[in-house]
Amino acid sequence: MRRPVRIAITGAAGSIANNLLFKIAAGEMMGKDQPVILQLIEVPQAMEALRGIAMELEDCAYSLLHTITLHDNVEDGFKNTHFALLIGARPRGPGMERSDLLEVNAEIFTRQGRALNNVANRDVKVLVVGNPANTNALIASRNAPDLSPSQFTSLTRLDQNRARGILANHTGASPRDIRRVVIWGNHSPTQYPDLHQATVLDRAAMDQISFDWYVGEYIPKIQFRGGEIIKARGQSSAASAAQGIVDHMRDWVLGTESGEFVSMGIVSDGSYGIEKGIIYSFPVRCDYGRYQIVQGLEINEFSRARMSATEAELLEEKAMVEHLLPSETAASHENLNICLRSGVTLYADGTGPDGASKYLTTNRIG
Ligand code: NAX
Repeated sequence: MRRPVRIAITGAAGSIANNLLFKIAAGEMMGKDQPVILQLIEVPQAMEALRGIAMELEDCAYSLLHTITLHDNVEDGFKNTHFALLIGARPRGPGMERSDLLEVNAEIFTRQGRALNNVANRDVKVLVVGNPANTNALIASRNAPDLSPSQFTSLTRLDQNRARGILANHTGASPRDIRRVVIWGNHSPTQYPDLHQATVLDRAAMDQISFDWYVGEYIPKIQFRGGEIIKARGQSSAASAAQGIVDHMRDWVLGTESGEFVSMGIVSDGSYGIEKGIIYSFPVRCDYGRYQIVQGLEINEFSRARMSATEAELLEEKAMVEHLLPSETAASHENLNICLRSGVTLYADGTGPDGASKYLTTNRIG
């Protein structure tokens, strides 16, 4: 057996976590040979509920579940953690403006970024789920000066999975036969589900659907799916969000399938002309625990307009919280060099398969 890895989870008594924790303990996220230590974090008033969940986890007698610890603060909960899943966030209350929501969450994610900076494992991999996820991830990352911005990501895998599932349903194919669907931008209704490089059974997806359906039905369906689920079941997506988290982390750690790419919110390095320094969802490939943006995709006018609209929203969100972003981390976020462009497999001795490609020591800045 391998040595156990530590996974810290905030909002651990909430709906998403209730679906997620059991999958992680069963080995679906980190692999069937990887024991885990769960460091579960909640607000003080939810600790009793959390204790109940911990008892249920114990009662499943998972062989991969090494230890469970419960915490009512992130400074303890993030200690030495290898992975941090930031799910807990303040939901939008009645009469709350988007800027109010950004501001209250900014406080939470500022504290979490600082705690990760101070107590987490130096190679911690962070996934932010709590909304507004992209901007919350940016706030956490900007408050962690000793970590690399490349260690912070936000979830758009649920959107990607939705995009695959709904396309599968429409074309009659299995989701397994659908590849290279991309989500660009923000996890919000401005996101752009792009099928221009997607394939269904190895043939271009755009040749198998009508453009009118794509624009008039498909894109809005993905963009507004979250709201539609709330309307139908009175609660937001929980099981599908948990699946998206499992898929995001598994691919980041264990690698994407060959020939496939997946979407992750990451700090923009300027690829595809997207402004640097915001957390934007890009198509990436993962290998050896790192990700690289897939380069060279053709972007037509239609796509460009949508990519820019979601970029504009993220810039607006950033402007609303700018006063909370420490200036000392501005430069590291605007001069990011994480995204290896070559797409070659890289080895730890600094070479690629041909022995020549340079290994960029970019998981850490400066
Ligand atoms: P719940 O309200 O069921 O659970 C959230 C939990 O977080 C609660 O138990 C609460 O006590 C806890 N919490 C709040 N602040 C905390 C803090 N500072 N530290 C630790 N725990 C804290 O919400 P749930 O349905 O689980 O959703 C969680 C978040 O995910 C929400 O912000 C939601 O909007 C967001 N989502 C993001 C998605 C994405 O794709 N990025 C999709 C699903 C989901 O809507």
